Amino acid sequence: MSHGFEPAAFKKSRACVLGLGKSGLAAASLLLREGFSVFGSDTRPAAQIKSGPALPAGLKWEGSGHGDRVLKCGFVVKSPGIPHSAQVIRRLEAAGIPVFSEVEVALAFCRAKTLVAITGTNGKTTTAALTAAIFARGLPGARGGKTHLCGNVGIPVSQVAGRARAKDALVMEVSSYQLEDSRRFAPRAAAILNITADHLDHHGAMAGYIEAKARVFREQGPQDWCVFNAFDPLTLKLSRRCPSRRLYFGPKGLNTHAWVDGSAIEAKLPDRPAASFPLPPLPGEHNQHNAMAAVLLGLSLGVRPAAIRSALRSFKGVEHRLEECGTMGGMRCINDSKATNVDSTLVALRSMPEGGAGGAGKVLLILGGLHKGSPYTPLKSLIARRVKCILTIGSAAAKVEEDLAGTVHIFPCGDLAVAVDTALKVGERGDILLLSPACASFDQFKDFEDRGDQFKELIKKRHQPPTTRPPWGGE
Ligand code: UMA
Repeated sequence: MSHGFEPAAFKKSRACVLGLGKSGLAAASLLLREGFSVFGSDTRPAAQIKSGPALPAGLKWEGSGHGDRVLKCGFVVKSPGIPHSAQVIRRLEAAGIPVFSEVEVALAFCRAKTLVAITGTNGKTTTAALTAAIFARGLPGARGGKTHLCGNVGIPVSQVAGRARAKDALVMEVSSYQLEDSRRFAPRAAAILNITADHLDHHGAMAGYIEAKARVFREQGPQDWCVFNAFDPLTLKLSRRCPSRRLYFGPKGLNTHAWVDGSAIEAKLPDRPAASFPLPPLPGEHNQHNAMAAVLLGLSLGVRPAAIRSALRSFKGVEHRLEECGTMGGMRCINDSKATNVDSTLVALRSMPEGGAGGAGKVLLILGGLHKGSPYTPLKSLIARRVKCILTIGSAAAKVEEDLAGTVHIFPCGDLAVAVDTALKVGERGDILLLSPACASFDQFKDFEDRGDQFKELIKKRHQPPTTRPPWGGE
């Protein structure tokens, strides 16, 4: 029988934080503040760690690999990116040292009573941001309560958990990585947006990935809520195992609790009046799904419909997710760096226009980065309809080129700067340059935010404002 993290049970023991990235550093700071002695361990060379973000005072640590000192700790906090199959985890398990997720450890110190968790293969960041906007406008029964957006969105739960008050709400984006070692994770309301193949390199197989996702509801009680996507067969099937109150968004009339009717979302929870909501000003059907999930999460915990409507109307989307980032050579440029898997790129392509006559008005698609194990062939039919050419970057380029050969012209570019310059040469006024790489970023960038920021910077440098005078200076 596995147990969740209980600080009191480990008070006298030394904590080991595995991985000194964003979550590891935040977890180390939290544990040090709570009076634990903490040892950090990372595979990066010490010099690289020192040149990164400041390490918390009082932290003892090692770089260049996980040595025997990790075995001298009472418990371990694992950074989400470290796979369960890593040798260090096997050694810890063999030594009988408990390993906890960063999220579970953080929540053990959190007083906030309202925990909302959003997971799924795609759309979690947008849905979490929208849900947080909804709760920020109308956290029920909590005068002066604050809403904290955190988790996989890039703000570790450890960073906010310690300072959240009982009347606050935590709206968390949780990844399968964060869930896989969370034993007692029990949000008051959760959502699973969709499940398609992703992170198979990390979880080993689809079954492991689905099991990790199921942990978002596994420990919930009968008074809690979980929202599911009835359009998605895998999510629907998984929902049958859910012990809490189930809510579905999907097609109208199939016992769903939210559906789209024309330009509105209609919602009806059991024993509550029906209510109508505007769709948020975001492109694509996937964003309608994200909005329905956020509406149901808000309604389930009693946010007033008027507050939900106001949040939907003013929601602007999130950075790096189908983000309009200016023009270059008459082309619209879109930063979708958050698309780190094939499915996410499919969603992006579906929201693009079909393309005008003569090939103009089509998408120039930047693909590639670090390969994550899934084939790129599912992109073929949308590429044939909406894409003018592909520009490949990163270490996955050869695989992308092999899988998509015979669709449209492929320009092997190597890196982002060459891809943007190539687009400037071959693109036409009215085309769309879309960075939606379907790959992780770690081969050439710090993370997907860094990749998106660099893309935006390249566009900014190459952007020429429309000339108001002829180039020869006349009137
Ligand atoms: N490391 C080791 N040993 C190993 C492997 C890695 O020490 O065997 C070290 C690395 O050298 C590095 C650190 O671990 O220093 C990185 O840890 P991490 O990969 O867990 O990354 P963090 O910086 O802690 O960021 C994590 C999430 N990253 C991953 O899950 C890969 C971030 O999600 C999240 O925003 C952040 O915590 C705060 O919660 C990013 C992500 O790509 C956005 N998530 C995946 C996705 O969305 O698809 C799941």
